Amino acid sequence: MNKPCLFCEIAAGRMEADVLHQDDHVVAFRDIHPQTPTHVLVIPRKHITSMLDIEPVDAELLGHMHVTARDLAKRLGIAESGYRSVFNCGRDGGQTVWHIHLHLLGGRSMGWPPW
Ligand code: IU
Repeated sequence: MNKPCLFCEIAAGRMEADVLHQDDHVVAFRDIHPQTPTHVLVIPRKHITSMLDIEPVDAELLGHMHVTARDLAKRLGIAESGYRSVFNCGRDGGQTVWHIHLHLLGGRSMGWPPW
């Protein structure tokens, strides 16, 4: 039997996570290995394996993920100083979990480019 998708399990409430927001379309929870003082993942309830697989029909959902990240940035107090939101895609992009997720990172100054 195939292993269930971890982020689908979190979205369904079958796996524990520090959930900060959920609605009909997305769930946001704290990353278990935070890279910045604030590090939240925004995921769609819909299983999409990678950003390579998004379709035109997903445009509104992806917009909603960004609006959710912006609202959380305000709520968590990182909006004014600035934050980063990023999708990692594929091996060279650093993707390790195969259910798309928007990283919301903030709480300290970040460098550019990423290594
Ligand atoms: P990536 O862009 O696919 O590398 O990001 C995956 C993230 O998911 C990474 O930051 C992990 O720390 C995070 N994560 C999590 O929050 N909870 C989990 O159970 C697992 C990974 I596995």
